[in-house]
Amino acid sequence: MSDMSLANLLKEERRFAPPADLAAHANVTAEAYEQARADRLGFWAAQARRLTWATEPTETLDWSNPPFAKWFKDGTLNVAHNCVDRHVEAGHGDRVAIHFEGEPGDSRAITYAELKDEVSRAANALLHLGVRKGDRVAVYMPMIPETAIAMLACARIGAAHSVVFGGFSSDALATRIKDADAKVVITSDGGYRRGKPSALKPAVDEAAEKAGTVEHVLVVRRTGQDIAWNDTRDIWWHDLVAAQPTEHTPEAFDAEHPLFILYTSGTTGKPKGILHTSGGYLTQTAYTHWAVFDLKPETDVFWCTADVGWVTGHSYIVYGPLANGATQVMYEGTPDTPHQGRFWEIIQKYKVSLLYTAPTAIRTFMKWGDDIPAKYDLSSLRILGSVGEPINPEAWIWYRKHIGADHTPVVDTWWQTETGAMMISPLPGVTEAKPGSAQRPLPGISATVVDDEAREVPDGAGGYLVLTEPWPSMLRTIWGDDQRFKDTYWTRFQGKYFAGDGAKKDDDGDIWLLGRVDDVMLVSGHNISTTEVESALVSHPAVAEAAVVGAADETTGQAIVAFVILRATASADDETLIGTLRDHVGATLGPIAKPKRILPVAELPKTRSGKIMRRLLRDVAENRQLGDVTTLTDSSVMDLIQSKLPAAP
Ligand code: 6R9
Repeated sequence: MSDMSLANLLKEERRFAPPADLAAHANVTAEAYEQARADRLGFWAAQARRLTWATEPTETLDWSNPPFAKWFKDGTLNVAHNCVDRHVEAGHGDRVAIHFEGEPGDSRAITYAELKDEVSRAANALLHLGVRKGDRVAVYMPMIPETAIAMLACARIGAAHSVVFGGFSSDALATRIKDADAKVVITSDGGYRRGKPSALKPAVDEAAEKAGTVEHVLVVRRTGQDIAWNDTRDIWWHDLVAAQPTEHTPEAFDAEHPLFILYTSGTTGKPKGILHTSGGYLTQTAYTHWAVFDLKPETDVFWCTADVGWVTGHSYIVYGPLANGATQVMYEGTPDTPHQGRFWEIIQKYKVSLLYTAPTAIRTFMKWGDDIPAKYDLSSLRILGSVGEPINPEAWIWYRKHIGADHTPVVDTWWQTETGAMMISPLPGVTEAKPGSAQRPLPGISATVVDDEAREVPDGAGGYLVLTEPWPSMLRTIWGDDQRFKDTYWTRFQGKYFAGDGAKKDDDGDIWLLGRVDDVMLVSGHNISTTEVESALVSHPAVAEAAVVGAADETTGQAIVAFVILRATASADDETLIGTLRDHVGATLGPIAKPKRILPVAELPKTRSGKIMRRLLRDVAENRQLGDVTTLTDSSVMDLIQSKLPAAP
């Protein structure tokens, strides 16, 4: 960014202190920041003791060969033992680990004792198929308990899993199988989505053909739909796994043993296989889940609505909650099947106390209307989390008010596939919350905002988010490409991790995320953040969602073009509305941020993990042929948007 004027357009004055009852019994107090500041490595060494080690580590961090970190390198542990067996050994075998809720309404409760048996059986099954320590296994599954069981079974025998989101195509799956050289794929016939069985196995058949590395396909029967069968390669889970003994002795692996590879698509080029290892990853996922959700494993019911195919599902459905012995809900389907109150019905049914979801979902609920959650008893909720995108202050307020009874803290957690676990977030018993800000690096984490020359910006200024010290759950490399790992993250600002996000510090030094730097707009020489203009639009009662892009403009360099989804209560035919919205943005952020064009649309293009794809909207705004749409949830959205567009003025 050539100038740093983007900062502090948005003024957000609302503040929310932690509820007194929560603060009085909170797992983490303000002292944690002090302790970690005084001795960062000592702090993480203490957190590592949450885990059960076969050999206790004596060295916390080896950073002798940056950016290749080794955490707890002389320690050994088994990740699955930490997530399952040790809770049974501690007498919690009867505690429910997973309350599974299928989309058609079937449900299943799995205790820690049952989970231990299932994971052990699945581990024996993988061994039977010839999977060994150090191998890779691809997992292409719907949101069912067997997905978590498969991942833990891999961890138990020291094979790295590579989970590929079930919505990806056979091509995407094939590329990932091939890149990781996976010899076994675990899948299912299909899963339930929007009231219908959707198929998974045909994509695996095609991908296995293309990749050429696959020896076996282990298939869970979920829907019972007809599938093609290859007798020499395919085997049913219920035939193989059910026949295995429940005895399996977990072996201890090095702390730096690979745990999983997870691919991120990014905007260009071949997907990056983000590699995570064992001890540091599990330490930070367990600590952050316990600290940020103030987890009380005996009484809380946690629900993370992400798909296990994303990092949020890896860290906060599988590893963090299970390492902590938590009880959680796992839901298979979509929020509006069979009706738009499904999430709230699930919270009421299981008395969910800790909810973790994404801004895209929250804005959708806002659009559907306040009356829907109002019909359910949500009084069990005590903390609400957000992740995935910047949360607009108005969406934050709505979440707290309509879901959290105007009482529960909202924790906006910033992190990435690459960081493995939460990095910047309020602490619910400590932080005076500011709607829309992730606020402060967690204890033990070092993050700041720098300018083009890698200089830390003063409070009140903006620039790029960087991480200045290694952290336990950091990616270790890009699978098979150390050079790309260095180039992508460690070269832009020497010695610092470049996250790719724009950010600003407010006058208190709190951090506000401003969106991906590729999305920042340059208007008449001013850097303007897409996030801030979107938040200004969403703060108008007529707007539920907004996506803003900079389109090439002869006079101003770029001009702001906004795509808005109106709330059910507003009308796109209201001729004065567009002018009102422009003025509203002008009044909120200043005249420079007034969109040149505002276009009401019915949907916005989103990635499959729910992030707005501004790149495609830029193509539309600049009357260009659309770029790659393969990562879109629904590519017909773009046809719809284009057909509604008036010609550019
Ligand atoms: C966990 C996850 C990472 C990118 C990240 C940023 C955006 C995530 C955010 C947020 C603002 C938050 N992001 N959480 N932006 N506030 N609380 O989403 O991982 O899929 O790898 O995406 O998501 O842009 O760089 P991943």
